[in-house]
Amino acid sequence: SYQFWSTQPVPQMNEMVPADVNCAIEEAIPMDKVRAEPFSLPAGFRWSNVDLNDADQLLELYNLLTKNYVEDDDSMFRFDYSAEFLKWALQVPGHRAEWHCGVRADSNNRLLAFIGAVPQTVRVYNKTVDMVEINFLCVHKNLRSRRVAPVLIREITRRVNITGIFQAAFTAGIVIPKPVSVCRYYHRSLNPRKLIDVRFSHLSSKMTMARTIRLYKLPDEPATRNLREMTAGDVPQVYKLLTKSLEQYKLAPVYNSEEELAHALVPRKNVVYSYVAENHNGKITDMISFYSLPSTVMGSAAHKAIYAAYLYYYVAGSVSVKQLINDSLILANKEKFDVFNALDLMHNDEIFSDLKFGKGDGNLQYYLYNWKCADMKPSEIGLVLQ
Ligand code: YNC
Ligand code: MG
Repeated sequence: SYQFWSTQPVPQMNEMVPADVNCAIEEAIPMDKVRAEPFSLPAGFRWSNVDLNDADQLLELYNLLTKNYVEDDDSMFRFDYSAEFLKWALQVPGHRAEWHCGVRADSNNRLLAFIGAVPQTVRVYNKTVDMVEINFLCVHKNLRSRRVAPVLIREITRRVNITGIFQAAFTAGIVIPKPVSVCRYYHRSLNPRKLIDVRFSHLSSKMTMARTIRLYKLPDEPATRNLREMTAGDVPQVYKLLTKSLEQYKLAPVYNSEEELAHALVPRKNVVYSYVAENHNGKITDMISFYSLPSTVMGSAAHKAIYAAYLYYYVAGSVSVKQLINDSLILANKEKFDVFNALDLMHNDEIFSDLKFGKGDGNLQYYLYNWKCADMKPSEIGLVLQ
């Protein structure tokens, strides 16, 4: 029933991979044997790399995604990744022009589809593999269901294979063969009145608005007194701290340099927020980060957007995970986010009920391309994609 995915090197949907298997499905193709010609698009369309350093092209990508990217099941909210966020997510160290892969209409030159790849080393169980992460697959609404997505996926695969990389990691709301893990989003209200107004959440029975607002009220300042914004100068210590902490997970990013870590975590206003706790000896003991991903509210007169913070990487060294994540709620609230979202990966599941997170609807599947290994529990996942 999977016309495209049944042709791809992924485990079958019903395949239970035993614990001792952790390897590629297809062998690496010698570089000179990788197909050299781009795959064919339907007549009237052509390939066009999107140059994110060109303000006009960046805006075209932003506009494609803001109008055509991921929506919730009820079409009430749609992700609204900012242009600055797209640069952060797609221009990582080692990024390549041809991995910002667009499709334009010949007639009017409009950008109508996109898929992005970024280089990322990932450890799967005990194997460290140079991969790409795939993100921002999008086909304009007018061009849907015409099998353009498989062409985009084949073409980005070819462009990645040409560089000697044969594995990829990605996440998606849909179920295809075969998730390595199935995670779930949880949501913590920061601005409950607005979230109820836009019908992101609803007033529970027997609760008044006033009681609800009181329930979610947070202190003005974090409990961890020495928590402060991370700076570029913290990178060497955070590199060691996070690298060590990620060893506990079965799927985790591997940062090959301080530069890669700096790109991921050094704060960028309205994009990524990171904080560290530094003790009297100048030692960084804890860190926590979240990223900013607003959603457009499609049917509300009062509000145009929900400002959402998404929990990213953290290391609880001197305080509990609960205190550290509660502190990040406080910091996100100070930054005027409306809601704080977190997946049930890492140690997050342990703190959801105490910190008043509610379970979201819909899963987020984790996938590996051209890799087979045993399924993982969400708590075994240490990789967070944007
Ligand atoms: C998806 N999200 O199953 P079958 S997530 C993977 N990921 O194939 P058509 C997807 N495959 O079932 P449409 C997918 N969505 O027949 C659909 N598919 O085997 C599969 N939405 O193609 C689907 N962005 O062109 C089916 O579908 C085939 O016109 C159908 O286009 C799909 O970024 C899409 O949700 C998603 O813009 C582009 O609906 C469109 O509907 C859209 O007829 C809103 O396609 C935005 C949205 C997806 C966000 C993401 C990760 C993508 C990963 C792609 C797979 C990467 C593989 C690794 C490549 C590198 C390998 C190396 C080395
Ligand atoms: Mg299509």
